[in-house]
Amino acid sequence: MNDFSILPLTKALTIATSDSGGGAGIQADLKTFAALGVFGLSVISGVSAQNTLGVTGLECLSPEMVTLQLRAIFDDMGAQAIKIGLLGNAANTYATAKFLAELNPRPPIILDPVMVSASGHVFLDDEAISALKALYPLVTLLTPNIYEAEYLSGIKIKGPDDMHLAGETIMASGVENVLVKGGDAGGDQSDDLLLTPGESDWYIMKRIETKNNHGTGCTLSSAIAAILAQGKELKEAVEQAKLFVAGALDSSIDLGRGPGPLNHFFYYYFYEETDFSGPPDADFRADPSGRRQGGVTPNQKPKPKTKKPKTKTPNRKPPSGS
Ligand code: PXL
Repeated sequence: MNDFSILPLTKALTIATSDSGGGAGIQADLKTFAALGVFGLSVISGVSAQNTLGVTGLECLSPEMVTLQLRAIFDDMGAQAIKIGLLGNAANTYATAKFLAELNPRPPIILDPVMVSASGHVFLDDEAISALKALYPLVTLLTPNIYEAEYLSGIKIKGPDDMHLAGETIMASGVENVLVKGGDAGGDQSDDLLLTPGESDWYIMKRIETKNNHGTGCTLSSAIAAILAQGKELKEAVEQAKLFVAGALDSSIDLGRGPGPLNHFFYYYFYEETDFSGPPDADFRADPSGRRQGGVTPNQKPKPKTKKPKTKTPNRKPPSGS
């Protein structure tokens, strides 16, 4: 019998909402943690009734129950990183912020400011959106998509320059680092911009063509949390997380009649060798031969449809084989 008790166990926590369809929310986060070799803990803020066609209901647990779950985890096990997803209402957001503000030591926190589902369901009212600001000073990284970045910054995003400006505006309201995700910008690219104090890095990636993209944002933010939990630096965590999402999208699953989920365990299915080729230090492209579409080239300027962005391009090496 293997004695796992001798291994140092890396734990990551998701604070989010259940997706009955299994593609997003808590379910996507826990699958991502498991796929990346991290033990997943979960604080459930609410429960959604949904399938691949849409969301038919959302009910939040009480803020007291959210706090009790947090306390249960940190009184005993702790976690090396925390991902926050859909908290559902202002009361649960303030309860989470209050608990995390008092947490010492506080691990890295990734906040995915989920507001609207891909199917168009509005999850948060204005009060809940403005409550997100209570989390800002506690957050290591905020991961808005284009629409969330527009909403949080008040800036209309029409190209890479606007992504930069919106990210800087959000940082100015007290967030340490911001990853503005360009996946919803259209075109054949899915380029993300990471803003860290005084620096900006573009992560250039070809869009993976699939209708099955439900839970992409949840998966990216929890992958970043899982990789940070394993002690990696933020820039490397973003790069590896994008590779992981690319592989999971590239082998995503036809399930139900609408957009299906990602395949978080793609490397179990697509590596021909019997040797396990997954985490923790794997190259997560589904097929290293390049037959598949995945792969991320960090830190090069995107080709803007409009004007060129004014960003610094540090010369970090792209992953081998891309
Ligand atoms: O992908 C954002 C998201 C987060 N959390 C839950 C969701 C969704 C999208 O549908 O259902 C529970």
